[in-house]
Amino acid sequence: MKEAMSNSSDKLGFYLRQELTEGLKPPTHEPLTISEVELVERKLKLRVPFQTSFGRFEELIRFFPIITFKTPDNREITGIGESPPLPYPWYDGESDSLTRVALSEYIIPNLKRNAQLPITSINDFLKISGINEIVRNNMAKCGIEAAYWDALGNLQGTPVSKLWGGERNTVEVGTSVGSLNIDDALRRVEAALQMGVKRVKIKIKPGFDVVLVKAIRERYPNIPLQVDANAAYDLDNPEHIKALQALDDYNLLMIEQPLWNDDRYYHLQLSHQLNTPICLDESIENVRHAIEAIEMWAKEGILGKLIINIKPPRVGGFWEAVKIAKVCRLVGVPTWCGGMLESAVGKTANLHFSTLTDLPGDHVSQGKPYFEEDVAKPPLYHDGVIDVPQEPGWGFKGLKI
Ligand code: OSB
Ligand code: MG
Repeated sequence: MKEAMSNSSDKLGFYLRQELTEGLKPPTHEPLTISEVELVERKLKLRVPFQTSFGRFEELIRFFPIITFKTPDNREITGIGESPPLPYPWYDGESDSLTRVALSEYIIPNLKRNAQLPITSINDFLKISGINEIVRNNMAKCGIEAAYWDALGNLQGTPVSKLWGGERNTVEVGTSVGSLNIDDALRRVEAALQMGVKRVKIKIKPGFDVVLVKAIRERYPNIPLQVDANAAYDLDNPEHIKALQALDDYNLLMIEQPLWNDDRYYHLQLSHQLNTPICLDESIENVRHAIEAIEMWAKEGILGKLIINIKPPRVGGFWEAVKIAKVCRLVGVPTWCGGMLESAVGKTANLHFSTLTDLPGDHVSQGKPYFEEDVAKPPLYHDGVIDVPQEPGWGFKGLKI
């Protein structure tokens, strides 16, 4: 590792790609075929509306692919996943109707057409689902792939986190406060702290950044606090840059995705002007993007100011997320698992993935469950941590779909 770091950063990228091909083998298993694929769709109502710099959400459609596999001795094993798009293509270009089309018109028909082909690892599954050929549509892909991991855990009697080498049985809890109103944000922060969360993230936008952070810091000088701009700032607007620099005075853990959703290069430029680390969210869609960012930040000697938010649905699945966690771990770039306002199914799956990350993720809503009626029991937390289920598969409780 040290050797790779002291070489030029082009070699760093080569080294990381090599570690992925040589050092990360997916679990292999007896050959499975597909006997059934079902797609369940539910509209869920948020208990409290979620407000970001790009929009406000009250209701979300969540898609649940359910896949039944057959073993050579004719046992049937079922798994479930979740695709959690936002209603409009504002965050990643996906929306609930686009996700529905990707699932029901492309990916699921591929699975049905290739149902008899033997699957002995995630690589076979990704091939027969056609996911490798479909560009983007990452929320759709993730839900399908998640059903495979749940089924594999069920088949082997293993929690999914252990299939990936996750060693922890608990993860530290963070919350994302989606409010652009000072009093409301303060109330939500208070509710979250009363529930013992280990870090708070708040949404900001130009004109609603320093005032909000100042108000929170005056009341809570020491809580672990970070901000998320969802691409609302413009590098060429001096007022925007001044505001981001002013945030350096508030001891923030990181500033998440201040600039354009598809940008890494200008975030690097901005990073030179800020002391607070930059966290990339929207602009990391796959492991190649993560390696590129690592190379760029390393080349300029500021790798210590890079953090990556890994959302399995944003990167098109859990296996891609595992790869990103691995390359970040190799170079010491901190990671955490972001959320997409998933139901209890997706939130539980994220807990398994979080065992491979470093910092508290977006695991819970403020004080109460996210949805008025969820499709399963939301993960429970105590003393700032959530227990990762140790039952086979995702191991969530009380599925009602
Ligand atoms: O940018 O992290 C984000 C929710 C929807 C879309 C984008 C984001 C978010 C969140 C909420 O911040 C995360 C959660 O609590 O699930
Ligand atoms: Mg974000």
